[in-house]
Amino acid sequence: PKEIFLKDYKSPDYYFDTVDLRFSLGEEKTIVASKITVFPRVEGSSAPLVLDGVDLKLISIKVDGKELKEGDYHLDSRHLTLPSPPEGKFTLEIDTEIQPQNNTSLEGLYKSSGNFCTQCEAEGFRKITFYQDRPDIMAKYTCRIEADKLLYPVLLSNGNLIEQGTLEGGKHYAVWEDPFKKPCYLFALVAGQLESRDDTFVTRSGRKVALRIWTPAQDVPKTAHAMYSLKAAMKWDEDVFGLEYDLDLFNVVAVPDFNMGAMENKSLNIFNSKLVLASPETASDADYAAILGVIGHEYFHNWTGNRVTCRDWFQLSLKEGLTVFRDQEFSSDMGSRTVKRIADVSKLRNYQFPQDAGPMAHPVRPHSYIKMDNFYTGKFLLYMGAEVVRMYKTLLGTQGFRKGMDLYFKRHDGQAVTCEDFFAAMKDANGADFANFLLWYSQAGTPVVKVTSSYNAEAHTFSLKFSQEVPPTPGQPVKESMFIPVAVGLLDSSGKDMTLSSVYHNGTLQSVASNNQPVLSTVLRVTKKEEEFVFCDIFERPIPSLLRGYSAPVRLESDLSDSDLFFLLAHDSDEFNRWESGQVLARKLMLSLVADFQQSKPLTLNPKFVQGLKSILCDPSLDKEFIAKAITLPGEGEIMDMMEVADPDAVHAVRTFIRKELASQLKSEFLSTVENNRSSEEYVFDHPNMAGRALKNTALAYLGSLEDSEITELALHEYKTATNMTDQFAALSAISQKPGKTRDDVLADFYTKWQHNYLVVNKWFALQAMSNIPGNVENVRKLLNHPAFDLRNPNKVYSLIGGFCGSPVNFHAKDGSGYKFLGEIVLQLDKLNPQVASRMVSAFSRWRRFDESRQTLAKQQLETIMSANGLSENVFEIASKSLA
Ligand code: B3K
Ligand code: ZN
Repeated sequence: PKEIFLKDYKSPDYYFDTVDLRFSLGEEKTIVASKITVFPRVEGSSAPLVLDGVDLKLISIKVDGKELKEGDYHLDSRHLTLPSPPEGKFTLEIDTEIQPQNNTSLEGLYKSSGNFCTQCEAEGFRKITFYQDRPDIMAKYTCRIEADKLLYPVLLSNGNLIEQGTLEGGKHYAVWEDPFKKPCYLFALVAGQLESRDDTFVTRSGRKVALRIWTPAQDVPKTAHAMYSLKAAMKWDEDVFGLEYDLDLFNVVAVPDFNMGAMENKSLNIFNSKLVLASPETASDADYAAILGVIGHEYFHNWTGNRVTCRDWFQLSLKEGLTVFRDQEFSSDMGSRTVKRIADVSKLRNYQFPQDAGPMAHPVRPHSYIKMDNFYTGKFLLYMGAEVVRMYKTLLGTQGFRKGMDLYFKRHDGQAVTCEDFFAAMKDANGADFANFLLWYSQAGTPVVKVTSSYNAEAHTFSLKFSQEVPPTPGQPVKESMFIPVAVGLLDSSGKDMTLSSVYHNGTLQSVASNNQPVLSTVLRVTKKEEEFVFCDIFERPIPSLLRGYSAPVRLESDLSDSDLFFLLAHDSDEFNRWESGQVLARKLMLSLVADFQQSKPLTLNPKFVQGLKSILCDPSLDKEFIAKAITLPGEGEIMDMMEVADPDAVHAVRTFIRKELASQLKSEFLSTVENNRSSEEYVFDHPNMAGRALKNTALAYLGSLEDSEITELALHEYKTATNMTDQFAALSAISQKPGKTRDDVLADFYTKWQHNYLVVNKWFALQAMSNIPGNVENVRKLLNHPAFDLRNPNKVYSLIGGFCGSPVNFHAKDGSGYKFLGEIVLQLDKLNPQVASRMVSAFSRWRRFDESRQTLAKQQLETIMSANGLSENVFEIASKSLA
C-alpha cells in the first residue's frame, strides 16, 4: 500500500468543466456513461491525463468523439491513463460497467434493501466511473438515470429535476442538473421504492424551498423529528451566520445500510436510517438529540464543505472541524449549552485524547495517510478540529468570529481551499495577532498545561504560573510551545466572581476592563513554555476557575486542593467548571482507589465525596441534566488513559465499588429522584423534559447496581409502565446489570416486543454486547448467529462488535478471549467491508498501554491480521501503524 503525503500535493494538470453522467441501472449490471469536458491547467500542456478507477469494467473510451484503441491508453487496477491527450479543451466519453448489487463495501454505487444509493466521500467516486477523484476538481454535473419503473419509481440526484419520462420495456428516466460546481465526492444518486414527507421552508430572502425526506413508505411517520430538525437548522444558519439555502429543493434519503452517520451530498443528503427515523416509542432522547445534531451538521455543510470545499483530503478539518463546531453550537442553542459542552468534552477525552497518545496520533491536518477513510472515524480529527475552530471564537468573540466567517465566504465561495485560507480570513477580518496558532493544525498530541498559583496579600496580587509541554508522538519527537487561550475567573470567599481590573504580563500592565462593564472572566494568551500572569487589585485570596468552558483542548494539571475543588463544585459561575471540578475530584479518587485495589487494600469511599455529590443531587436550583452529568463518574476508558499501565480489572472494580457505595448511601435520595421525575404521559422533546428523564434514569442506573429485590421490583415497574423508549430502555439497562432470570426474561420480552424494528433490535444487541457480566464474549458469539444479526450491516456490527470492544473488562479479558474474538471478526469483515473492519480493528491500537501478558495476546492478533492474504489498505494502515 502507498502512503500519500501532504508535501507532495500538486495542482492537477487538467480541470473538468462539465460532467454529463448517464446511468442505466440494472439487476445484473449497471452501465455508466460519462461525458466530460476537459481543459489543461496550463495552456499547451502535454502532460498525461491520469484518471482514478477501481473495480470498473471499461467498455469504451472516446476523445472528441473518436474511439480510442488499445494502445492509445493505459489501464491498470487503479488508473486509466491517456499518455498524450489533445492540446486545449476536449471531450472525453467513457462507458463503464459496474455491479452495485455485489458491492458490499457500501462505497461507490451500491444497493441497500433493494434500493440503489451512493457514498462517494472520500474516494468512492472512482468505483462509479473513471475520473480525477480529488476534491480540487470542481465541475458542473448533469445526471440522467434510467431504471425499471416498478422497482425504482423514485429517481434522485443532485440539483434540480429538469426532465423525466417513460421509456419502453417498463422503464423510466429522470434528468437532474446541479447548477453549482462541485467535487465528485458530493455526487449522489438514489433510485428505489421510497415515499417522502414533504414540507417547505421560506428563506429570509423569500426563496421557497421544497423539503423532502425519503424512506420506505412504512417509515414516513417516523420522519417528523428529522423534518423539524432540518427546518430549525435552516433558520439557525440564517440567524447566526447569515447563510441561506441556495436551491429550490432539498432532499434527504434514509437508508439502512450505511458506513457512517450521513453524507452531505449537494441537495441530496443520504443518511443512515438511525439518524432520521424516530418516534417516542422507538427512539431515545439520545437518538432525538443525535438526529437534531446530524441533520444540522449535514445541512450546514452546504456552505462549509460544499460551497467552499477542501483543496485535498489533508484539509478535511477545514470542512469537518468547522461543521462539527457549527452543529455543536446549533445543538447548544436548541438545548442546554453547558450540558452540550460537557457531552462534547467527554467525547474528546474518551476518544480523541487516547488516540492522540497512541500509534494513530496525528495532527488535525495529517501529514500523510494510506487510506483517507481511516481519518473520519469521529474519534479522530473531527472533534479536535472543532476545538480549534472554537478557539478562534474564544479569541475573537462572537462578532469577530462572524466577521472572519463572512470574509471566508466572500473570498472563497466556489473554491477548494486550505486550512491556511480559513486562518487568514479569521486573522485578516479582525486584524488579529494569532502568534503561532497554526501549530494547532500541524502538531499532534494533547498539550499538558500545569498551573501553580500564589497570592501576595501585601501587594494585593494573585499570580498564575503556567508551563506547557506537548508529548512526543510518532514522527514528532520534539514539540514547540502552543498558543493556548485560557479563560480564567477568580472566586472570592463567598463564591462570587471577583471583578478583574488588570493583569501584569511580559513586563507590562494590561487592563482587562471593557466599556465600564465589570469583567468577571478573561482569556489569557499562554504562548510560552513557561509564563506568569499576575492579577492586580485582588484583595483576598481567590480560588481560580481555570480554563472556563474548556477554552482549549489540553490536559490541565493545577495545584488546586481538594477543598478548592469542592468549593468550585459548589459555587463556580461557570457551570462547565462546576462539573469539571467534580470530575477532577472523581478522577483523583478513582486513581487512588485503583492503587489501593492493586495493593489488595480494602476500598473505602471518602465521605466528603459522597457529601459533595449528595448536595448536587439535592440542589433544586440546578438544571436536572446538569445534575445527571455531574453525578456520573468518569468512564473506565478515561481512567485507564491516565494510568502508567492500564489495568481494566482494577478500574472496573473501583468504578463498580464507588457506584454501589453511592447507591447504598444515597438510596433514599435516588429513590425520591426516580419518584419525582417520572415522564409525563406525552413525550416531549425539549430540554426540561429530557433533563427530567436523564436525571431519573441516572438515579435508576445507580440503584440498579444494588443487590436489592425492592429495586428489581422498581426497575420492572419502570420497564412495564414506560411510555417511551428512553424510559423503557433505561429500565431494561438497570435490570440487565445483574445476571439472572429476571434479566433473561426481560431481555427476551424486549426482543419479542421489538423484533420487527431493526433499530430497536440494535439497541438490544448493544446492551448485551456492552455487558460486564464475566465471560460475556460467549454471549456475544452466540448473538453473531442470531437471525437478526448480519455482518454486512454496519449498524449491527457497530452495536454488537463495537459495543463489545467498547466495554473494557470483557474485551480486555486476561485470557485473551476478547482479543481472539475481535481478531477473527476483523478478518471476516475485511472481505465484506474494509471501512467497517478498520473501525473495528482500531480497538487494538492501544495494546501497548496494557500489561505484558495482554500485550502479547493483542499483538498476536494484530500479527495474524497482518499476515492475512488480500488485506485491505484500510485495515493494513491501522494494524501496521499499531504494530510499528
Ligand atoms: N462527510 C461525511 C463523512 C464521509 C465519510 C467518508 N468515509 C459525513 C459527515 O461529515 O457527517
Ligand atoms: Zn461533516
